[in-house]
Amino acid sequence: MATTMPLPIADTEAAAHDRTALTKDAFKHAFLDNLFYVQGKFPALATQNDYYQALAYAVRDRLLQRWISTAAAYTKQGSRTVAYLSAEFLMGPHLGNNLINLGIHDEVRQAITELGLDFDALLQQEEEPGLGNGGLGRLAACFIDSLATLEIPALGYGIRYEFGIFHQEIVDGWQMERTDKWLKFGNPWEIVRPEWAVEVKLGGHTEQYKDEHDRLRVRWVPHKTVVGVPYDTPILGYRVNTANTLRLWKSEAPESFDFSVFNRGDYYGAVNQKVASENLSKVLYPNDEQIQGKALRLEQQYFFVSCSLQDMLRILRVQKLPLEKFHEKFAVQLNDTHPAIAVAELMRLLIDDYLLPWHEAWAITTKTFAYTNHTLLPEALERWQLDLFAKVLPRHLEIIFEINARFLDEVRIRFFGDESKVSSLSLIDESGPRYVRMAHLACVGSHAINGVAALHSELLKQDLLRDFYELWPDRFQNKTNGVTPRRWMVLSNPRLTKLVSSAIGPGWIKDLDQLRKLEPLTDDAVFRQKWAEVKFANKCEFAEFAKGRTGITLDPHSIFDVQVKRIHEYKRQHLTILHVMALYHRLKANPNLSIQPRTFIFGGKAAPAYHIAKLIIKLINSVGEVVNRDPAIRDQLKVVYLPNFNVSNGHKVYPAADLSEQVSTAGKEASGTGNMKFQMNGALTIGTMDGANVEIREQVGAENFFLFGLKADEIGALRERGYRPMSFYGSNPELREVIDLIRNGFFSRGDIDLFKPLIDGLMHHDPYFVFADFQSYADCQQSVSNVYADKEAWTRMSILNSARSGLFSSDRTIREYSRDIWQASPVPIRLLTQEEVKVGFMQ
Ligand code: NBG
Repeated sequence: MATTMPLPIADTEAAAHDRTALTKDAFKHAFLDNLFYVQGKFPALATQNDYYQALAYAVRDRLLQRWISTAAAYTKQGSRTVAYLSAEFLMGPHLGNNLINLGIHDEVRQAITELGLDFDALLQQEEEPGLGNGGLGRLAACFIDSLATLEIPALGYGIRYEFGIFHQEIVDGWQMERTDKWLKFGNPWEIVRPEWAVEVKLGGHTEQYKDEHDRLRVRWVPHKTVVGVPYDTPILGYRVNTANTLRLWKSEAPESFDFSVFNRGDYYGAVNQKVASENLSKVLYPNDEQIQGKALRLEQQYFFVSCSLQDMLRILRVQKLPLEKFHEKFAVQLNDTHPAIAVAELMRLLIDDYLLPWHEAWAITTKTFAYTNHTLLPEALERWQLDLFAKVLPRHLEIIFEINARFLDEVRIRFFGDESKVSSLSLIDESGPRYVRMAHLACVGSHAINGVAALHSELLKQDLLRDFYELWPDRFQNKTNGVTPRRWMVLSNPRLTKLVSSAIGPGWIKDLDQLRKLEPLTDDAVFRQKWAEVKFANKCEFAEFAKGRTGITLDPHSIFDVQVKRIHEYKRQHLTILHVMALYHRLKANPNLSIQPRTFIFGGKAAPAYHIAKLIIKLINSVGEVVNRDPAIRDQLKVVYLPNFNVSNGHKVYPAADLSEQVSTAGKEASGTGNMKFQMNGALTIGTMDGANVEIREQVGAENFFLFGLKADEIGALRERGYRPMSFYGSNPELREVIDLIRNGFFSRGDIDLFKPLIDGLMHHDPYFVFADFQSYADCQQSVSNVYADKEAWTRMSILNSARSGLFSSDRTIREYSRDIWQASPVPIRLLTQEEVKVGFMQ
């Protein structure tokens, strides 16, 4: 393939000085250099992965130039910096995105093609860093993209899991989990910084002592110490010189510890300790909105939080800023409660290590932190059993008790005589076995508390955090989520990007509101035609991809009806599959019936221990098996389960969707962000009044949104009245038919037990009101089909959906956080020349 590839010739004068030039030729040169001098390969022996690495390093050099310029400017100016603490960063592949942001995507594609290589195949070589479960981790990734694009100084802090979210395979319709070995071939995007490693204590006990000034102090005598080593990834903004840092911590054993055990002759003991230390950052917990309460998870959380706060203190020292300015230097955002232990850790560092008085430390702490809540599901609220907590973090428990004592004094003054307020607000849940409530710790330690969509923020104030809202109404805010249009439009939908930019110019990429300029074009038949062609081409491309992954042939003329997200009962994938069964049943009952052909595309992972979710996957696949093969259906229905839904697969799915399924039980989905990705790419939404659907509908107009189902307050009222799903089953013939088909083993080769747990749950409890919303959903799907039959009308609505998606750019979200919570502003970066950098070093 690559026999014609030129060998790197002796460096020319220009190339020697221009290692990071953005021209095609400079890039080719750099690519070949890397193949030789980084990979140590020549074309005859090079693998696709060698070529990918050579390409990645060439891009990385260009990032590093910007990164160094950025770091130099921040260091010099002591800029106010956002620290985004998140246990998850679901970054997705870096290469394509960096090329887009550098503005050299097309040139590099050409350079690689001219070298006789397949550019797309090289892009596909990248193992995506799947260091997150779903929306929460992907939100963090969109946020750091927007922070860099908006030129706001920021650090993302998290954990460098050796194994990210598991790889999902579908075997005989069941989910199987495989470990995600994303680091197998190395990671060209990170740079390890062992010189900035920090120590983290765990376990043990505390002791009181008197210091040299006769003051009472507390010393933490840990059971063990681990070392956190930072791995930095540059995060480049779109067409700016700002390259911020994603700093992920890997746990290692301290050198000294090894030796002490070794000297006692216990070699294996020493090795075991080493293994135990490395376990801390070994694996991402694959739970999405469920908690398990495992000690290792608490250790992970504390580990990355402590590393990150110690790192901030180091930066403060390097920039010669006094401790009292910590909160002026850093705005620290807690992404959910996973990093909430930061409140106690910063207090510990300030009091025990830096000897600040409590009230000063507390003032700094509360001015530093802000907390984002991401869920209303009670089972997702993190709490730690007191005994477990005491074992892992004995000093922090003391500090939490002290915070709580002072806080509850305040509560008692405010709500005089009302002890129920005391127990409901307390940081310690004492209703049964005692727990530390992490959300309460986060609220008490933060100056701002926000939800992630308008409805969610309202429900926080009314329900979940009502008492806190009563206490501190001014702390509560809403920050509706957003997603980055760079990855979710420009990178993943090049056809649409080209069409949109040719119509309204490229300004929309950094200012998504400009998409509004597309609105008048809905009246332009030629534009509509082009728009429809783009969607069709994307659908064809997806059909080919899906065929490769599943063996199923999709008809690109059918409606691509897509539901991709984590599998969870509240998200109600089972509602969607019940509707598929209903359509199937209609076609079987009436062989002459013709319907609007549909392809139902599902994708998503279930938490490995979440049995009902796994059973829902099995049900979807079982229905697919029957429906896809039944000749009586005449290919009017297809069901596809796309395995291993992740960021890379998302790139292919969103641009190909006609219909976006956002059917969660109202009041349960905090925001959703997939809903926004679909909308931007011109899909219409069928959805409930939940999360950001509410605002999507408000933006696109009720006439361009397929709404169904009970509202959050109606759900509440029905629950109050006493919800009996069985009565819906009894009174709805179509629902009864499909439930009976499942019960009779029609979709399970006669096995009547297989889906019993799922069906019994629906019949007798149905906690997510699937039966209650079934008819409304089926009716709404009928109007979807009716509208789709009118191609022109559908295309108009599709354009309007995209045109009115500006609000859902994460740039808007980040601007709001910066203005209302962080008080952070842009620091534009001038690119230093290599000469300047070197001169700077010499001085
Ligand atoms: C998820 C919510 C989503 C929301 C994302 C990002 C958790 C705990 N929450 O609705 O379920 O879009 O967070 O805010 O993962």
